[in-house]
Amino acid sequence: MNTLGPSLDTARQRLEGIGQDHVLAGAASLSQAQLDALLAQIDALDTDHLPGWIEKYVKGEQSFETPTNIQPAPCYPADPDSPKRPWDKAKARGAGEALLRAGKVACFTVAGGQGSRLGYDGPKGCYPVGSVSDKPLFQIFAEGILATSKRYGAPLPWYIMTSPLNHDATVAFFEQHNFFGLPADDIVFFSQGSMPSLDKSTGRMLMSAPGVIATNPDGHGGAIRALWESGSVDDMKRRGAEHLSYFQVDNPLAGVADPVFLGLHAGAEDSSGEFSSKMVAKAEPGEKVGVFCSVNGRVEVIEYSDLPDELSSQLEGDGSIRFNAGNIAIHALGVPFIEKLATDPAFELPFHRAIKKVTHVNPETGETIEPGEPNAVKLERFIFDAIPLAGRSIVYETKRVEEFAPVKNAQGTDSVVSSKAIQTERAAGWLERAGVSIPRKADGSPDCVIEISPLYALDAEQLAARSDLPKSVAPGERLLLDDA
Ligand code: UD2
Repeated sequence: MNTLGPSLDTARQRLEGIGQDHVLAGAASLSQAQLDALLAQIDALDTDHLPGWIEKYVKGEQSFETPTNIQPAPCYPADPDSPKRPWDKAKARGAGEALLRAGKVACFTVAGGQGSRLGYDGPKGCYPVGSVSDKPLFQIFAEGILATSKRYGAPLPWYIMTSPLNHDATVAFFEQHNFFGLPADDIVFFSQGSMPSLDKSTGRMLMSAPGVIATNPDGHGGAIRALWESGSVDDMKRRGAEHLSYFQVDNPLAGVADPVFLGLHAGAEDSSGEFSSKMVAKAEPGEKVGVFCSVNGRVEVIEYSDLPDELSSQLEGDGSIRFNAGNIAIHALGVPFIEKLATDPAFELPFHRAIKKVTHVNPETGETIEPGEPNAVKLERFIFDAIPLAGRSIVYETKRVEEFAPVKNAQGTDSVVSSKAIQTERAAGWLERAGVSIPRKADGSPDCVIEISPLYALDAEQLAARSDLPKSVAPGERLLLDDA
C-alpha cells in the first residue's frame, strides 16, 4: 500500500480532465517508490496541450500540404569556382578559423534517439564503427574535437543531448573511457524531454509496465528547449561560445567544426548567422534524406516521407535531380538564436508522428501486450523546422564521400558496412591526393581498408603535410593511421 493521498487525488483530477485516468488504474497496488515515480511522470505531462495534440496528430487526418511556391533552395556549391555561384572560400575559411581561435564555437551532438533500426541496445554513440579500429562513434567525434581544439589553440566545448532512456549509459561510457582524452569539464551532457507514447486508435497513453507511462524522446527538435532548460545556453555564454556546430551521432564522417562552413554561416551576406546547413546531392530521387527547399523565398527542409513523388522525381534539363539538396543533418546555429526561440513563450515547433510497435501493459489487468502491427503514435519535433524562423538561412554543398557515412540500419544502405566502405573511400582519396598509391579493385573501390584518426589528420591538407605517410598501401591491407 502507498500513502500519497492528496497528490494522488490531484493527479487523478488532472488525468480525468483529459480522459487519461486509466494511467492510475493499478495505482493502489504500486509500491511507494513506484507511485512516487508515476506521480512525477504525471506531473511532467503538459496536460494543457496534450488533448489538442492528440486531436491533431493522432486522431486528425495526417496530410502534408505541399506548399505552392516551392523551389529548390539556393546553395553555395562545393566548388567555389562554379559558374552557378562563385564564392570566396578562403575568406569563409578565414572567418571560421578566427571564430575557432577565439573560442567562439562549441560542438553539439544530438544523441537522444532510440536507434531502433540499428537493433542496438546501448546509446548509438557507443556503437563500434571505425573501419579498422572499431572505435565507437563518440570516440571518433572526441578525437575530432581534441584535434580541432589543438589546431586552433582554443577550447572547443562539446554539448551532448541524450534522452532519459540513454542519459546514464552515455555518461557512464564517457567516464569509463576517461572522456577520450578531452577535459571532462568541456563535455556537457543534458537530457532532452519525453512525450508519452499514445495508442494509435484511441490516443490513450500507453503503459510500458504497471505504473509506468510509456514515453519516447521528443525528437531532436526538443533540443532548443532542452538546451535552454538544462542551463546549456547560459553555460555557452559563460564560455564565450557564439555558434554551435551541430551534427548527429550517427555520422562518423561529420566534420566536428568545419571552418569554411562556420565562416559562411557567421559571415556570408545572405546569412543571418542563425541557422545554416550542409547538403549533399541526393544519390537517387527516393533517397531517405530530407530536402532543402525554398518556400516563398525562405529555406526549409521537407522530410523525405512528405516530399511528393512528383517533386522528388522531377529532373532538370540535364537529367539531374531538381530537388537535389539532401539534408545530412550538419548545421550551424547561433547561440543568441537558440536563446531567442527558447525564451519566446509563443515558440513551438510542430510535431511529426511516427507509427511504431510499442509493447505495453493493460493498466487494469497488468497483462503484457506484444502488438503484431504498429499500434502506437510517437510524437517528435524536428530541429530543422526552426530553419524558417531564422532571418536568412544558407545551405552549403559538401561532397558525400567527405562527410556522410551514417550508421542507421543493421544491414544494407546506411549500415556499419556501408559506412566503413565510405570511410575507407574518403581515406583512400586523401592518401592518393598526398601521393600515396592505393590498390583499387576492377570496380574502382579501394582493395584495402583504411582508417585515418582525426588525431592523425583532420583533412586532406593536414594529411598531405605529414612526413610519416606510407609510400603505398598493399592489396588487402588494413591500415590504421592514428596518433593516439
Ligand atoms: C535524419 C533526418 C533526415 C536526414 C537524415 C540524414 C530527421 C527527422 N530526419 O533522418 O532528413 O537528414 O537524418 O542522416 O531528422 N535524435 C535525438 N532525439 C530524438 C530523435 C533523434 O537526439 O528524439 C537524434 C538521433 O540520436 C540521431 C538523429 O537525431 O543522431 C537522427 O535521428 P533519426 O535516426 O530519427 O533520423 P533519420 O535517420 O530518420
